[in-house]
Amino acid sequence: MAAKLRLVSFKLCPFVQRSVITLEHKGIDYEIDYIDLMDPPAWFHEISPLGKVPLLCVGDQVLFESAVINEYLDEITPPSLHPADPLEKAMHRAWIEFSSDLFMAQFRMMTTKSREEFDKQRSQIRSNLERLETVVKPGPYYAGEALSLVDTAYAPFFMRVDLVQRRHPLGFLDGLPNLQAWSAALLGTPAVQRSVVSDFEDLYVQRYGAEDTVMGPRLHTEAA
Ligand SMILES: N[C@@H](CCC(=O)N[C@@H](CS)C(=O)NCC(=O)O)C(=O)O
Repeated sequence: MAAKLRLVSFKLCPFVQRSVITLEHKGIDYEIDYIDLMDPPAWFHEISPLGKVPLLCVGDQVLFESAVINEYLDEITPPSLHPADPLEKAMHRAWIEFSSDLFMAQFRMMTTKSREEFDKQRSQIRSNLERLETVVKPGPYYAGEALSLVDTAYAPFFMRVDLVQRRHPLGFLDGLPNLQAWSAALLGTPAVQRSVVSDFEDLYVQRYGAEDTVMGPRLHTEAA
């Protein structure tokens, strides 16, 4: 019998969300444990080599790093969400890594109290998106008709862009039609919709809505 899978999660973590999308999309049986990253339980530090989520407990073994977890989940449940051709697969992995930078810039932009830092992160995100626009294939997904691991990696980013821009437009996707279409396809995908808790938006606004950050006060009201 296959080992039981248990994902250790923090409800707002985009990296965990990547793995949940893969689990949901592939219909894999799993359990999920939510921890509070601000006050993690002792057992978490004992089993998490980097002190980060996601962790995937596979029986008594602990996998870490979302890209690694996703590849494992993908390999144990064929057919693969990666292309078969080695160069194409390597390119997919490279563009998955590119998304990690976007998440870090997004986090810094959402938490900074400095206008200068905010502008720097915002323009970094925008220039990364302009580059990404040139590599996305005709959709609906990153590589065409079928969802790939690249899609699972970016969906959490586009979900957060959508949430923020419904409250305060930042022009991230303006004039980038490939990314607009890709984002819409991802946000309409059932596995993506099921990949966050039902009160995700409220939790996000609570977490990033601090009055003393640049973005915080702008998060509380949705634009009409
Ligand atoms: N490269 C890691 C990044 C994971 C990560 O940064 N997780 C954050 C939450 S979104 C975390 O656990 N942070 C805790 C910390 O850094 O102390 C991955 O892809 O899994």
